[in-house]
Amino acid sequence: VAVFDWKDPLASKNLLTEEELAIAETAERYCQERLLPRVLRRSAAILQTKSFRSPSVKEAYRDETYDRAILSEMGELGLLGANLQGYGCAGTSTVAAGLITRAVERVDSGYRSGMSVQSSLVMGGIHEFGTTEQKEKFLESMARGKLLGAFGLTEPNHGSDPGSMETTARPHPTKSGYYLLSGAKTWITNSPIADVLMVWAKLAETGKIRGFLVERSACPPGTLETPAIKNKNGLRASITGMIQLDDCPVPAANMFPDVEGLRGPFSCLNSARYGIALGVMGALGDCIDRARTYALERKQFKNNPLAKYQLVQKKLADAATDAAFGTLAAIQVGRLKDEGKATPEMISMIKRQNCDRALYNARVLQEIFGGNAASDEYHIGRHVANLFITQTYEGQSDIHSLILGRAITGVQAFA
Ligand code: TGC
Ligand code: FAD
Repeated sequence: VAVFDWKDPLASKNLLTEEELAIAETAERYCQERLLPRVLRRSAAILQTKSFRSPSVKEAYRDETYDRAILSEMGELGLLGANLQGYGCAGTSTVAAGLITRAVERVDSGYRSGMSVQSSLVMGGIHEFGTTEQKEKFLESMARGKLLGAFGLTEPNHGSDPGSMETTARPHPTKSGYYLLSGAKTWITNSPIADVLMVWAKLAETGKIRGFLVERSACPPGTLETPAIKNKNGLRASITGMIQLDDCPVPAANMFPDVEGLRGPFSCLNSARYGIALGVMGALGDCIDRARTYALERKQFKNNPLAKYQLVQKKLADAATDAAFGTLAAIQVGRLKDEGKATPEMISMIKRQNCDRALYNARVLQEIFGGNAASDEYHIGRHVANLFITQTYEGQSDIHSLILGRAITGVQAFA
C-alpha cells in the first residue's frame, strides 16, 4: 500500500541502493547524536539520555568555534572523500556522498562546509590532478581526518571572477626546484587550522593558473599567515579565514603537474557544488520538521494549533514540494555523474535551484515561529543565516544563472 511520507513525499528512497540507505543511516545517526549537541547546548540537554554522548559539547554556533575532532570522527566513520577510490576512501557512489552532506547539513551548513572543503575540494583535487607521490603523501591522512585541508581560490579583489586573480608563483631565485608564492586569499573555509592549503596562483612566467599544495609545517616563519575572519553572521559553526603568502617557498613537487587554467579549480568545484545541492536539502528538511512540530504545538485563536490554518499549511506544502523536487533532481544528476554524463551546467542548475529554494522556504517557515524565531534556541534563524551563505559561495546564484544563460543562448554575459 502506498503511503504518503511528508518527510520524503516523492519517495526518493526508492531510488537508493541498500548500500546508499545504510550509509545515509550511519551519517544521520552520527550527525544527530554527535554534531547536533555541539551546535547548541539546549540540544545537548535533550540528548543527555542517549548512549552516544559527545565528550566535548560546545556551543559552536554562539561561540563561533569549530571542534577539529569532528573531522577525525568523520574520518573514523569513512565519511570523508567517501566517493573517491583507494587511499583509505570508501569508494561510494556520488549519491551516497551527497546523502552524507545532506545528513551533515541537516545539523548545520557550517559543518557541511568544513567537510566539503576537505572531501570534495582538497581531496577531490589531489585525487584528480595529483602525482602518485602527492596522493600517497596526503590522501590517506586526509581520509582519516588527521590532516586538514583548505582551498584558496577567492581573493579580496576577485571572487566571482577568479580568472583575474593576483596571487603569483615565481621560480625561487636561489633554490632550484622551488617556487615563491605571494598574494592573498580571503573567505577561506578551514584556513586558520588547515595543515595543507591548496592555493591557486598564476605562474609569473606564463600568467597561467596552477595549483599548489602549501604545507603549513614547511613554511618558514612570516611567509604564511592564516588569520581568522571573526564575527560572521552566518556559518558560525565553521571556521573561516585568509591565506596570506609572502614569498612563501613551495617545492615544485607540490604543484599539480598537468592541469593549467581555471579547469583545475572548477573541476574541484563540480563535486563540491553537487554536495551543496543535496546538502541544503538537509537544512531545508530540518526547517520543515521544526516548523511542522511548532505549528502543531503552538495555539492561537480559540485554542487552535497554527497547523490548522490554511496559510500555515501552504508554507509547509511549498517547502516540502521544493525539498522533494530538489532531492530527486540531485539524485538524477548524481547518477549521471557516475556514468560520466553530467555536465557542469547540470550541476549549476541544481546548485542554484536548491540553494535558492532552501533559502526562500527557510525564510518563509521562519515566520511560523513568530517572535520565538528571534531566539537561536529554535534553530530556524541559524539555518536562514547559513543558507544565505550557501547561495553565495561556490558561485553565487546569479553567476550560475549566467552559466546557464550562456549554455542556453551561446552568448557570454559575464563581462
Ligand atoms: P570560463 O571561460 O567559463 O572557463 C575557463 C576554463 O575553465 C573551464 N571550466 C570548467 N571546467 C570544469 N568544470 C567547470 N565547472 C568549468 N567551468 C569552466 C572552461 O572549460 C575553461 O577551460 P579552458 O581549458 O578552455 O581554459 O571562465 P570564466 O573566467 O569566464 O568563468 C566565469 C565563471 C563565472 C563561470 C566562473 O568564474 C565562476 O564559476 N565563478 C564563480 C567562482 C566560484 O565558484 N568560486 C568558488 C570559490 S571556492 C568556494 O566558494 C568554497 S566554499 C566551500 C564551502 O565552505 O563549502
Ligand atoms: P563578488 O564577486 O564581488 O560578487 C558580489 C555580487 O555581485 C554577487 O551577488 C554576484 O553574483 C554579483 N556579480 C558579480 N559579477 C557579476 C556579473 N558579471 N553579473 C551579475 N552579477 C554579478 N572561497 C574559496 O576560494 N574557498 C573557500 O573555502 C571559501 N569559503 C567561503 C566561506 C564563506 C563563509 C564565504 C562567505 C565565502 C567563501 N568563499 C570561499 C568565497 C566565495 O566563493 C565568494 O564569496 C563567492 O564566490 C562570491 O565572490 P565575492 O564575495 O567576491 O562577490
